[in-house]
Amino acid sequence: MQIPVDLIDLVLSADHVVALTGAGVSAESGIPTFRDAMTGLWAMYQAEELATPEAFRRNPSLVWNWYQWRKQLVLEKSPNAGHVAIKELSDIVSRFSLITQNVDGLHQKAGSRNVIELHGNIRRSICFDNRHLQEEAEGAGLMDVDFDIESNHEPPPECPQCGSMLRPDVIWFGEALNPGYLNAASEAAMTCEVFFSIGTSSLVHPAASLAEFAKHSGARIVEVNPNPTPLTPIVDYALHGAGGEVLPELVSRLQAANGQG
Ligand code: BV8
Repeated sequence: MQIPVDLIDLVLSADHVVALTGAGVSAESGIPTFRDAMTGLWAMYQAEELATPEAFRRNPSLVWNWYQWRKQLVLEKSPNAGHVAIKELSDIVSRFSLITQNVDGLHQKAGSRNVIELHGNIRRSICFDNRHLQEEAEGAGLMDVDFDIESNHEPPPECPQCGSMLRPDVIWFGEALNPGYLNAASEAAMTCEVFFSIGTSSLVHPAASLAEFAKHSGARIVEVNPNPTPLTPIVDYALHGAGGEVLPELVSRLQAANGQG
């Protein structure tokens, strides 16, 4: 992948760099993206149909077990070269803000700090009625390998504080984002010189509008994605490739230009 020289200069001279990541960053860790055909047990469902409060009210066992299945997958996966490169990028630039739509916690496992998790984190559970955060040991809730949704109609556990059903601590479609996180993400987008949009289809709002905020505030937009997205027509640099390949190349070029590495 050829990284434009002027992009290297732009990143190194920026006071504030922002990265917004989506499910594509975790694809190389073996976690299916939202757009991928749902695999295995879930081929018959659309993610958007299950990731809603209505779906949970209608069939709490199905939705709870879908998330327990996804959580097990996430707990078994590790960060890939793209996550590591994003952490290294944060060590090179003056100020760095990482905003993610992902709920897998892999940026934190790669060493990134102060991650703005716009859509929550599947590793945490809360209760449906009062959002009481549940304390869980790492790896709690792991099911045995031959988990079978067809026979597993276990209802969600109940909150020890109020008795309401547990749910994953994620933002479902139709639910408002945490205003603190959304404000922090918007402020970052409007005060940066370079905005990276990495591994996202730029379809889910309000996250998808952050790149436009950045553009209107004068930032240069860099998209890292093997495929075009609705954002592609307005980006300044379209790096067509996998995050796990493009980002390490970008970081090594930055380190060389910065006399590091
Ligand atoms: C809200 C947590 C209001 C759950 C998720 C404005 C316009 C249009 C629609 C709306 C709008 N405003 C609101 C909506 C409705 C809705 C929405 O956006 N719908 C979409 C489908 C049109 N938004 C909402 O409902 C949001 N809520 O606005 O509330 C409100 C206000 C007040 C009071 C009440 C309500 C909430 C949205 C959050 C939903 N939750 N996740 C869970 O995970 O189960 S979103 C979910 O999709 C994931 O977080 C995921 O990250 C996210 C977005 O998908 P991507 O990350 O982009 O992943 P995707 O699979 O789509 O694409 C992967 C990309 O990676 C591809 O481009 C691919 O080419 C690329 N790729 C593949 N491999 C690689 C790669 N890239 C790099 N390297 C690779 N190797």
